Amino acid sequence: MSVRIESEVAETIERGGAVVALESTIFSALGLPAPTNREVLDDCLAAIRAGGATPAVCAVIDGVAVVGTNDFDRVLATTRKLGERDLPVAIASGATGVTTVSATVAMAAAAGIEVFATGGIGGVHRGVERTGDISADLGAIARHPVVTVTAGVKGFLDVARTVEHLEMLGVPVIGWQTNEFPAFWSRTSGIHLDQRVDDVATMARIVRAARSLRSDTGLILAAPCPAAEAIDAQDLAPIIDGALQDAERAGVASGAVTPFVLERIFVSTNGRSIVANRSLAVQNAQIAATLSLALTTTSL
Ligand code: PSU
Ligand code: MN
Repeated sequence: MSVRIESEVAETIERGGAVVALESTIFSALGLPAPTNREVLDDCLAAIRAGGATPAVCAVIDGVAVVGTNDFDRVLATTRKLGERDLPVAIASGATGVTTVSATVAMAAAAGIEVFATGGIGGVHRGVERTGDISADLGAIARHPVVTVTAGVKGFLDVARTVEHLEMLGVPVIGWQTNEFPAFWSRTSGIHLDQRVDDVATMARIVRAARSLRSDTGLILAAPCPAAEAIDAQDLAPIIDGALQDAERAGVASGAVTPFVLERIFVSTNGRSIVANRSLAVQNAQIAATLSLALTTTSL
């Protein structure tokens, strides 16, 4: 894939410095309500710089796949969501859109960026046996040599099946200071992880070990939402179940389900869901920056 790497990112890559890719969907109105979306973007950019790395926001602008765009007003005004498979058509038709996890890991890999920070990844949806709905994020993470730093998947997905699917795809899933796969707003999901790291130096060695196998498979570093802003899984479970039932009763289907459920969770938690979302996104940016910096001096 041919991507345009903007100057600061290109210069950082050239001198072997640390770079962290960011997706753009979470910072658009699809991911967070305004004006929080812009504030969270600014906080993530600042966290990456404070950690000694250069941020690289990915998006497609007028048919160009841009790694490291500074045109945030333009990007945040867009609500065309582009997964990896949407990139060829978007580029060929001169479209503008925000990139999901799947498109972002593809673009980061094309640019030679090894670390990517996001909030939550897509996963296997509840009811997959009826709908077949599995996010393209999982396959893309498996096919591109990028570490995705994430707070896991939202609890209205099927967390257990998501982790099983990642195992099937051969993706190492490593808990950041935890032995449990996190569920986005909640630190716990009940799903055990065999592998954990407690510092970035260890994670950097694991990444180098993965590359020494000549494998292009990505890795997941799963970091729970900071405790101060996290919401207890037990408190959230009935809210999620109620919201999913309401969606079904209201006839809300497919792509409309997630925004509907998110709005219900926002209301039912008195806005705490957004506070947690912001906190975990910034934390992931911080961890990604320090990991990317560690990678600049790590060999096996
Ligand atoms: N999960 C979140 N917030 C998000 C997304 C996922 O908690 O904003 C976005 C990301 O961009 C992710 C995409 O890559 O949704 C997955 O969409 P789908 O399930 O349609 O593959
Ligand atoms: Mn889907």
